[in-house]
Amino acid sequence: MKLAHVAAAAALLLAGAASAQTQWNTGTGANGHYYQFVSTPVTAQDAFAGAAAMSYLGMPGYLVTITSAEENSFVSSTIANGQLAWLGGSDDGGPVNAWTWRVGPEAGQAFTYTSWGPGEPNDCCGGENYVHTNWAGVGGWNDHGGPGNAGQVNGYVVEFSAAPVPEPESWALMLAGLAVTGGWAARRRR
Ligand SMILES: [Ca+2]
Ligand SMILES: [Ca+2]
Repeated sequence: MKLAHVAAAAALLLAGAASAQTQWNTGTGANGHYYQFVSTPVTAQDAFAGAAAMSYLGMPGYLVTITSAEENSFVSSTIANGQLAWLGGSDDGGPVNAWTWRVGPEAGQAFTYTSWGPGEPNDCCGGENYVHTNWAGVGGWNDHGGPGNAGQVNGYVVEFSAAPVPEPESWALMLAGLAVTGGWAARRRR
């Protein structure tokens, strides 16, 4: 076995069995983001951490966020054999079923689209604060990951997209714009 093969095998072990990154670039709502299913038994917390440690083409990875039926379908299409996969949402630390995305461009935002399976979310089994998909049918969501069912034997989906422009830079640009406008006004008064 060549050294490169050993390194590749080691990387694969660390990441779990990861499928190829797939770009969502056709159809309604296509956002150009890349998605990758990692098949490995983990808790939701480890899925958040695993996704955050990944990157692709210079874009940071994050546990997938789903904001439309089209994205939900696309995400399920990236998951082999209808396995369960963690999503990047939670109601941990807030009222039961006040679900928000915790990562990615929608971090801190309440769910605007949901695809809960029948009877879900039910906060069963001592409390379930995380969400996975492909429950009771492809693309159906279930709250899961409570004290009684923290881990699961499937995996998670990582989403990759360009990081948004940092806030301080936006402020700097706006202030620079104000300074230019102010300069014009001052000259015109003279
Ligand atoms: Ca997304
Ligand atoms: Ca549930």
